[in-house]
Amino acid sequence: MATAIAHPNIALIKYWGKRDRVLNLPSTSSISLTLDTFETKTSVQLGSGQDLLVVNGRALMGKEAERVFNHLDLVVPGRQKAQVVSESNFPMAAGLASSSSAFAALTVAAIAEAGLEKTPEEMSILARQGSGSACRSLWGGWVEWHRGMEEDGTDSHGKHLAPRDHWDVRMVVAVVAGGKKKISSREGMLRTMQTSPMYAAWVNSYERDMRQARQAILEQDLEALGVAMERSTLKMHSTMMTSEPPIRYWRGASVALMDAIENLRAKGIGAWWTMDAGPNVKVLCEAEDAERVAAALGAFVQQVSVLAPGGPPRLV
Ligand code: 2P0
Repeated sequence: MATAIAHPNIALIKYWGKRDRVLNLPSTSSISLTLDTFETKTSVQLGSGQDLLVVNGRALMGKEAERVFNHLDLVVPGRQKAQVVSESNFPMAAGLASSSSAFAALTVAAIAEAGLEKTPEEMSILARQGSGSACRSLWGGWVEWHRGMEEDGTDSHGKHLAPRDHWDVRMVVAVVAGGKKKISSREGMLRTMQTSPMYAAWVNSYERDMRQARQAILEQDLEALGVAMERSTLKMHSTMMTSEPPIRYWRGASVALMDAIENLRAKGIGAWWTMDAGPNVKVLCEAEDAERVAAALGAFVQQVSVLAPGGPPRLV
């Protein structure tokens, strides 16, 4: 049996929409920060009597199991039946990037259990096919996922931009709701691609966001990064909200949190927000400001976590 721990990553420049749904190739490039503390721990044991998936203590069947075992078929061709046991210490399917750590941990554990030798880039390409965002969780710290140009996806994988100790920032996560979202990212992306008149503008405008974010990370310019991150977030949610039928993950509390962050900025505290496919708000700031940011968010929600940059997956 092999066990791997992987951390989720939060996109600063977002991935939303695919140029190939089978290979999970994105229409746009993205940049993320891998987080510490939040983690998924997954064990894979090959050679069991039948495929069995246990997530957070519950045996899962149906679509979720199918997706996991299809992924194992891809990572370990011709594999034996497998037992997969996975636990995450943060809410799943709530826009907290749980599929990124889940498919990264599954990929790394399966490769180890099968005794295969793979580079991080090769593992990233495999993880991508399980869940797009997982290809960025193969590294700690700051990671870029280039959309790639090849039809077979061999150039669409994560790439290390800067190590976790490059810059002492924090991601302050305010949980508005931890339950399972109504519309999965996968379904939401598809609907957006098919129906939003804003989708073409999203695809045509990401390169500037990438350039600005990449440079801001390398120069540790929080304002430039924050501005690019909020712009990417707003554009992505604009494509969702203008889909038919519309997809709106925002709740009243989400907007109240954005207001609170803008109020902090007016007082001279550098803090910028982002949201993913869920109502939760994540705020990027310098480590020294994190407690003040957390206190401001704590006035609106019960659960606030302060997370530092995290490391790459590891075998345990
Ligand atoms: C991201 N999200 O860049 C974006 C921002 C959500 C909003 O990646 O279909 O679970 O498995 O490739 O990776 C969530 O989508 O979707 C996501 P699939 P995934 O983090």
